[in-house]
Amino acid sequence: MKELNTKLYFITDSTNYDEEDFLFRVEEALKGGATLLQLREKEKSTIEYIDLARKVHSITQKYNVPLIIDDRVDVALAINAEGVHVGQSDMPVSIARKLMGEDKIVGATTKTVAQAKNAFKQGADYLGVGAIYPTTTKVKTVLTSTETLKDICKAVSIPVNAIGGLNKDNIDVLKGIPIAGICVVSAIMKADNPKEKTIELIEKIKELGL
Ligand code: TZP
Ligand code: MG
Repeated sequence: MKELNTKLYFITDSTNYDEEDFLFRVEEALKGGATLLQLREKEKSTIEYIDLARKVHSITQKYNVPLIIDDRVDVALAINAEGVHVGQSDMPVSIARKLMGEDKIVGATTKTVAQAKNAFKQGADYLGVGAIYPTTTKVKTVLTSTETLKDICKAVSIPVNAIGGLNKDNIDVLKGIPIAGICVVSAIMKADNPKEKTIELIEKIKELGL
């Protein structure tokens, strides 16, 4: 298994931010201690995605935090990102793995035990599971129960992260579930002070025993 710290996995959303503000927020989250970063862009052209990914990568490299590109293996390869994240309607994990190579990180979104086992078998390095709570982030998702989350953790031997509507005031519900960490978008992205919010989240995550 790869050495991978998914405790506080920050997934970005550049919607409503100009580039300078966006990159500032990314860097503040890294200063605050986010352990993994995903660039998640749904509207950008390929050239725009690559351009932004390059800029984000130069920041993540300063903090020694792996950069994961959402959906797009080609963009991840183009900028030599540390990994890619695929959903159920994206490229299958096995193909992403083949294209990315053994050394890169391949993550997958799964919502059922069957999907989780399948992604694991195909070579995923970690799983995102959710949405645990309704989310305000633009995403096609359904809710996943904490029971299913627990079952998925038991079914695979790779890190499993909870995702969806999580913030420092509602993650107690995850206590006792053997997750490796949490993924958040808006809790950090939309925070008045992203660095402070990241630090607070890490404190809370420690209270979960992670
Ligand atoms: N997948 C399931 S929920 C979600 C994704 C990408 C969005 C999570 O965003 P937020 O703002 O942390 O609820
Ligand atoms: Mg996707």
